[in-house]
Amino acid sequence: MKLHGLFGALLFHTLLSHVLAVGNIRSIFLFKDVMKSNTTALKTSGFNTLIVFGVGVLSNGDIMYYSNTPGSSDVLIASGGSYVGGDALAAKVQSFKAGDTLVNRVEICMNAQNIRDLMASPGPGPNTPLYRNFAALKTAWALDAVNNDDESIYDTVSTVAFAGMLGAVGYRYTIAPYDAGRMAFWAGVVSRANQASAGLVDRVYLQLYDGGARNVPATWQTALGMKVVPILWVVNDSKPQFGQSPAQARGRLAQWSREAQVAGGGLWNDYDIEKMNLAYASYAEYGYILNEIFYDD
Ligand SMILES: *[C@@H]1O[C@H](CO)[C@@H](O)[C@H](O)[C@H]1NC(C)=O
Ligand SMILES: CC(=O)N[C@H]1CO[C@H](CO)[C@@H](O)[C@@H]1O
Repeated sequence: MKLHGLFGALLFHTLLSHVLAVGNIRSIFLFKDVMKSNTTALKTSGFNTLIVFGVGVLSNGDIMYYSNTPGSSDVLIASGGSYVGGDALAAKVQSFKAGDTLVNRVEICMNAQNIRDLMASPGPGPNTPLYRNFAALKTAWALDAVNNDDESIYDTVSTVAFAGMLGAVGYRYTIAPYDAGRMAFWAGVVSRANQASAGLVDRVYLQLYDGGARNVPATWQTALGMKVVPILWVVNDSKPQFGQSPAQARGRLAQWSREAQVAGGGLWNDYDIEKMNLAYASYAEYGYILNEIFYDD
């Protein structure tokens, strides 16, 4: 009887803390050239995860950092198994987690161009150019994870092989789905990658704007078997209808935290925050509302 009572109390406690547990991921996608964005603001506004957009793989396995900022150019960052992106860029990305900072995780966000061909030949082995390039980049930029923002190819076999390769290099693997019509694809990737290597896919950044505006975090969580981080678009002049002020973002994120116990909240993207330059929609304001909801224990 006593044992039952103790067990019951423990079970109740476990259930209770599970229910009350709140996610604490606070992320922002870095659309702006990292050499031009406000590094201090990114490090000190309350984000703990920075996701550098947009990296791509060439047909020979080289890795590019694509520019999305007027006046910036694309940079070849890894080739022939070496980091070739330059010391200043490496120092900049490394600085995100160094010194006066609240950031503890840096990811790179990429599409799936050329991945299917490269996984078919030469494959994901440790002596391939692609493997060695990702290993060199991980060291040079002190990276924690690679984010898969495939919005066009959706090939399960090569995606799982590539995830496994990145896991062998030492990366975590994350996804950034937007299209609910591809939920089964993403569920397959998550379950197969994590079956092969437990914990490899450890985060889902779910787009809740533009093509993903109608997504329901709880539905994705059920399909994927893991918690998601809803991503909202900041106030912007590119597709203003999807822009969310900090006050609007707070309302929606708080509801998803309460009703679906999501893993955290995040923003798309830094370029628009700096371009709009609005006091009510600054880094500090967005960081503040993320910390209000997704606070550290
Ligand atoms: C960068 O952000 C900080 C606040 O974190 C601010 O004090 C500073 O003025 C900003 N720098 C520029 C160039 O806008
Ligand atoms: C310049 C501009 O059009 N900004 C818009 C960005 O998005 C917000 C939110 O929808 C609008 O209020 C702004 O007018």
